[in-house]
Amino acid sequence: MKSAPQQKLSLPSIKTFDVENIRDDFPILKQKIGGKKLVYLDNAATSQKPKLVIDAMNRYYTEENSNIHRGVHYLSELSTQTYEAARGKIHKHINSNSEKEIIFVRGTTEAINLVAQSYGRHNFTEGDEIIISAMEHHSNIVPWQLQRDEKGINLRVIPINDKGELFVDKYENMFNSRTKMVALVHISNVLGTINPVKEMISIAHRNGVPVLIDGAQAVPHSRIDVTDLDCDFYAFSAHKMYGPTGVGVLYGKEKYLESMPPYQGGGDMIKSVSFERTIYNDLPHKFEAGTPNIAGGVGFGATIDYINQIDFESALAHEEFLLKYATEELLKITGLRIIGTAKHKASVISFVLENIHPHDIGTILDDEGIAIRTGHHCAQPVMKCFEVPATARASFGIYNTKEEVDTLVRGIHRVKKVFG
Ligand code: 7TS
Repeated sequence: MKSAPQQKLSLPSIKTFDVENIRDDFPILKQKIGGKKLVYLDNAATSQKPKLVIDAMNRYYTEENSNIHRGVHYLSELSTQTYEAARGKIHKHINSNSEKEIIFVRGTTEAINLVAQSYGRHNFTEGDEIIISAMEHHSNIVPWQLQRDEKGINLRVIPINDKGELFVDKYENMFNSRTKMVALVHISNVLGTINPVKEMISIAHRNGVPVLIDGAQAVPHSRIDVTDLDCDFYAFSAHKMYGPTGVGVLYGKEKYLESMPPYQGGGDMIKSVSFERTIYNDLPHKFEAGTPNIAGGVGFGATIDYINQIDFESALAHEEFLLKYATEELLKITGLRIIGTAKHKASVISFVLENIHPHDIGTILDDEGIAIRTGHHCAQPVMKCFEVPATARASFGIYNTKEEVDTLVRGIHRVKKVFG
């Protein structure tokens, strides 16, 4: 499939937003790489962390470290309070019904595996169907394939057009009495496409089918309201939204979480254990076996504080400006093709350059201090749709600047010169 002709975009006006102020919050951005100013454009892989988050985690280890939910001593109670406060902040941030619906996990990948293993094992039988899309990250494909291999279910894939948009009408016709789940990415990490998930959730619900949304790339680039979306599950990672690695959340509607068996067994997920019988703990702890990433949870709470402290709406408008500006500037480069030209896009631009391998683009840009990602971005099926083995990908965060886009463009011209 070839990508659609690329049309000119009109730039939105920038709202007042002091990006330099924001940059000051992120210590790593002051670094030089090989003598060059760091230009960090790999935010879709992981974002950088503000001092507020780093300090909260340092303080936790320096002054509060203790295991949670089990001690009566001061430090244990303190760390339990901070950890549980983080859950409360996340519950408010995504507007879930209650804190019981916020399950701490390692990240998006674990959240999806939890649903596939627990909900899937309990509810899927041979011949059932799961609907996913052609633009899924591997972490929203492979967990369902594991269920397919175990249970004999079938995966149905919503196709995409040459701009990288889902065919919603085809999706609507994919439902039948065997459809048991829809698992759909909110924003594609390769194409940047923002999928019309609210509409697609409502279509699934009309067919009586629950929906899991992979929100890994959506949570950093939009306001998420799980009640308004009416999704049944929503998965995301802290590290892509300026928080720490190794922690994320599975949001699930209470009615589903209550009906699902535990995903892992161990400490903290039980009320009582004997060799004959174990009584499981209440939500959310039923799904949180063992000592969790406590410092990560504390850092996640601080991340939400940080987002609440800044003018997040203006930050998102700034990102939108960067995306439009970068799209216009990149399209001026002869031989450059943008992969993913959907009408509704977030801060990701994948591109290829005629006759130059993306890894070579990444290496030359690295010499200039510019960090982008190259490769298949853990989404090989979408690469196949566009008939490319790999792309170069620049992805923006709230601290990136117009000047950094200009540096990227100059860097790509240098790549062309080197390989020209
Ligand atoms: N889903 C999407 C849409 C993603 O972009 C990613 C990570 C994941 C799931 C998995 O998240 P994790 O936190 O559990 O690893 N995406 C990328 C990326 O684009 N480059 O590196 C990781």
